[in-house]
Amino acid sequence: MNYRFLACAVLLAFAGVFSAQASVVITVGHNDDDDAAPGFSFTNVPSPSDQDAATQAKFAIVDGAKEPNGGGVEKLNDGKTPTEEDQCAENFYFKSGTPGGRLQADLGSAIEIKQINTYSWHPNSRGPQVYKLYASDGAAPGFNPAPRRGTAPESCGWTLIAQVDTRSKDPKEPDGGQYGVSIFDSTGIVGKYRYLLFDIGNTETEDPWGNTYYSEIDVVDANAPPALDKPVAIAAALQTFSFETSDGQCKITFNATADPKMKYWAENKMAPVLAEWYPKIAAFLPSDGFVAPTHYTITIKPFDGVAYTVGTNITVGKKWLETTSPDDAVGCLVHESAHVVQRFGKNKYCTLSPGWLVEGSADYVRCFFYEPQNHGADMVWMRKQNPAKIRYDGSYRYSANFLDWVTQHYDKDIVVQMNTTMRQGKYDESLWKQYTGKTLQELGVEWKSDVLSQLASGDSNQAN
Ligand SMILES: [Ca+2]
Ligand SMILES: [Ca+2]
Ligand SMILES: [Zn+2]
Repeated sequence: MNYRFLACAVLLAFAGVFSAQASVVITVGHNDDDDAAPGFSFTNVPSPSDQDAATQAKFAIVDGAKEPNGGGVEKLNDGKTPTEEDQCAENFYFKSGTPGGRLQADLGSAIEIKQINTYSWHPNSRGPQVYKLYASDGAAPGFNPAPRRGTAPESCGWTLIAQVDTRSKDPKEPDGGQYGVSIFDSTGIVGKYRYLLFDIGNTETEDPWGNTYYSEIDVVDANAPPALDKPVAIAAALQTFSFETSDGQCKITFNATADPKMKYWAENKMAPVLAEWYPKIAAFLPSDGFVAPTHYTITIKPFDGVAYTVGTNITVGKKWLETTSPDDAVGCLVHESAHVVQRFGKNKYCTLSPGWLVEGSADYVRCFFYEPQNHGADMVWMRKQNPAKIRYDGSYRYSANFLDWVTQHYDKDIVVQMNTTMRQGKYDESLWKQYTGKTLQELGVEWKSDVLSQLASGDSNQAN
């Protein structure tokens, strides 16, 4: 975010506000061309949703013609948004050279509407939004569900909710970019309605290209629970909050965003789990004189990967977090928190602890200690893997499975002992023989043949 974006957003937030009733509030989010990115993240307006009440609605053209190069009305509630600024087929827009038209959305039944959010994206005059929004429960006598232009909706059972115009009033501020308009009411409920009618105008008539590229229209049901079973959406602005572990021994600082879904996930799903489990992981992996870190951070960043930990700083990939499930995201942070507790340095030969064992131990903590019920690395999981990839040093879940097997068959403390030696910089492969009576290679061969025979026999009870 830069100052230009801020200034622009503030300007539009005021310039774009009109209201039919004193209590209706219209918030305009705008990312100018340079700041617009896939995902439609705004500091002041929620990102588009694929689970809002409009998902099941029927959109129809009441008046006007659709642009043949554009997408159909189904683009308005498919939960998807364009990934580029000029993706005509991913937007709905009225035909070039026409003065817009009217769209009707039928929600199927009257619901208490908390918010109506409309999204658009185009590099110039097809970016901003100009429309009037009407709503109806369909119950008024003489209700006309599809009034064409020329018929005042107010005359046939409709109520004017809002009048939106996000065009810049400052000629120095260009109109292009990404817009999110959020219409809500100071009482919390816009009203109980079944039908919405958008009377959509064009943004200019100097050339034929004044019809806005609408990417999505969301309707938020006031009675719907917060979305939890879907990917976590993240807004652009960073917001920090800290919480303490249940034993009061560690502070965890989360650097994330103001996005409401993200905030809900962080506060209600992630924080309670880490508050409970960080002390458990620290107690699970003790060593003489060791005190687990008393502060660590989790930061969301835009990089192509899942997560990594350096010292007491965990970094999580924004894109991955947006596409994984909330529970998987928490499990991943349990794995990364295990790295915070590991505190592995270099050993006496000045080499790092073996990567497969570092990752295997962290996944052991996650899959066998934190969430064994999810079968993340046991035989249930193994059954879904390619047998050719089964190696004790295959890292992550393969190595976690190997560690569990050694725990069951040879040394119930192997994970803790190996953790201690790595933490103290004393890891040496000969330790496997010392602790188990078998070399690492021998254990690896025996484990693999046991796994393969269990796969062949269809027995999934290794972990029991
Ligand atoms: Ca939607
Ligand atoms: Ca869409
Ligand atoms: Zn890891």
